[in-house]
Amino acid sequence: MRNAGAVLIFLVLASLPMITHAAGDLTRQVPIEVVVELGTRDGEMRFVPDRLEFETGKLYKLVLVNPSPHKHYFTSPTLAAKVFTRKVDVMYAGNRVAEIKGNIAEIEVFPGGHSEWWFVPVSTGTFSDLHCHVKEPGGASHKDMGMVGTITIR
Ligand SMILES: [Cu+2]
Repeated sequence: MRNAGAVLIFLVLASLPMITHAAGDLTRQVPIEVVVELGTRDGEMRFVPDRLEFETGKLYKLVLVNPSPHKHYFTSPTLAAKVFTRKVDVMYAGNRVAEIKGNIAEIEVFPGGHSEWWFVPVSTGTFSDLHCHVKEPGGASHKDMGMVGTITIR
């Protein structure tokens, strides 16, 4: 009977690695690229697209491109709280010129500029706090002019 107990313990221990399978380093996956334009070439105040969807546990490269003649912010406090940021790459003429690490709250992109925010969403929700808070000289903010969006994390 002592041997039967030892065999049982062995079988339980041998099956543990399958039960406790780990996903590994989530920040080292091949990234899913999502491109968002901040404003349009002819100066329209909007995000294109203005609805974004992400999934928890996947690595994203959020490419923020500003084709417009204005500077713009990509600001969503809820998104910033719901992701783990691996880095932000600042791009110039197709090359990385800076890599920023740490928590990111918002990103400003200048006319003709381009930055890449690499992150892994860690919690779910739908929220409509994506906006650009730049103010035009007259006092109207880009948000008031339509620069808003909705983000869903599943
Ligand atoms: Cu703007």
